[in-house]
Amino acid sequence: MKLFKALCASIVLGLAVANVQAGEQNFTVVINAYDTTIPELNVEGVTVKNIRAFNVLNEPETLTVHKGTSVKITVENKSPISEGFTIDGYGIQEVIKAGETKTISFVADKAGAFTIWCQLHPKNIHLPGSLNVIE
Ligand SMILES: [Cu+2]
Repeated sequence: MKLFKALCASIVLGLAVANVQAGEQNFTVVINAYDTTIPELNVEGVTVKNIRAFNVLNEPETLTVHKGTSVKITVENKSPISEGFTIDGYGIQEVIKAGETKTISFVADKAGAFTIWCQLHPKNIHLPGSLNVIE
C-alpha cells in the first residue's frame, strides 16, 4: 500500500512537471532558521545535556523548471543572520542580509540537477536544496 501511494505520488508529480511549459516562472524561497534544544544526547558513551541545535533551510528546497524558462527567484531571509544563496552551475552567488529580500533572475538554459547551497555556512547546519532543469 505504501509503495502504491508512493507510485501514485510520483505519477501525479510527473504530470504536474509535464504541465510546466518553458516561459516564465516565479518562485519565492524563504530561508528560515530553526533553533531547538535537545534535552539529552548520548554520544560515544558521553551524555551531554541541553544541546542547542541550529538548522537553516530553504523552503521550498527543490525548484523544478523546463529548460529555456526565464526563472525569477525571490529569496526572503527570515534567518537572524546573513545567508548565502549559491547555484554554481548558473554562476549565482548572493548574500542576503537578515530580514532582507533579493530577486535573482536567469534563464535556465542548461539541463541538470544543480545544488542550491549557502556559501556562508557549513552544509550540516544550512541544508542544501536543488534546482532541477528538465528537458
Ligand atoms: Cu546559511
